[in-house]
Amino acid sequence: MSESPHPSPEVPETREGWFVLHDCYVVDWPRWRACSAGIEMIAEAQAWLERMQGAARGDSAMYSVVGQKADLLFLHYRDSVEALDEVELSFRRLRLHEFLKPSFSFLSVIELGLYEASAAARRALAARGRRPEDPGYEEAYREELARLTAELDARLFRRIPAQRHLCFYPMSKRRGEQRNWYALSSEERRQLMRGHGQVGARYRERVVQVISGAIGLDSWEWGVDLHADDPLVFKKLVTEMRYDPASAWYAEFGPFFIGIRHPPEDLTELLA
Ligand code: 76R
Repeated sequence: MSESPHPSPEVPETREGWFVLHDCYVVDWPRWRACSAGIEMIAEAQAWLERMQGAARGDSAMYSVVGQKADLLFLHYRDSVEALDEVELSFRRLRLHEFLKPSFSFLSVIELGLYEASAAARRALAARGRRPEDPGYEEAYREELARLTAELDARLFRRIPAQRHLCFYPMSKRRGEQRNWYALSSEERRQLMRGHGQVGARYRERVVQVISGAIGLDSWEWGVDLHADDPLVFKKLVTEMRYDPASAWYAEFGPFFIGIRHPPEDLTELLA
């Protein structure tokens, strides 16, 4: 990822990994049931999904969505927006695509907030007597931060977590007159994120969260993906987050999608 000089200490530092596309469809059931070439179309789509899952730089997965918001959700991680566009174009060329109606999509990029690490790097420099206005401070800061975040790549350029259930929703942080996340100081936001992280850490064994940033990419500010074997954990975790100040005061949510992961061969069953 390209590094740009840090714009302002108020803008949180982030690291970005794979670009992410959530691509949701409903099946046009009456037309699909009336179609006689279904078997070949499924085989073609299965071969496509296998190819997508074999991507060298990224990963793909298919989920069956429970409820009416979608029938199928395809989740793709890739190393560029162009690569995601190619995934989408190759999907559109499938004959099965004629029987699918788009119901939702979301473009974002896996993001790790460095609220804690960036503060720790500045503290380490301060302890060494370096002041922000000193020459070479920015470079020293970059080096310190790189040292503190060396192990983050495994989370940024990861495979799609294997857990059977997915809970995906887009969200934003409130920009209201009374409560405005973006008008808080970086220290206030850091405090709130610390509380958030502490609540989350209690679920570490049961949930894998993948946060992707979507500011400038899509109509919400983040995508939240929670991967768990037990879907009840979604309810427990998200409920607990609602009572945490970072969510209680500042979170706004889009639609929730609950999916069950399926390998390509299950398409036959899913479309039966
Ligand atoms: O990345 C890390 O694990 C460090 C701590 C952490 C950050 C920086 C963290 C931990 N999150 C971070 C950032 Mn989270 N998270 C959500 C939601 O439903 C809701 O109320 C909110 C949706 C859940 C359920 C959740 C779970 N997190 C973020 C951000 C970016 C905000 C920003 O930068 O301003 C968002 C939008 C967000 C939302 N979070 C955790 C979890 C869980 C389970 C953890 C602990 C993970 C672990 O410790 O392994």
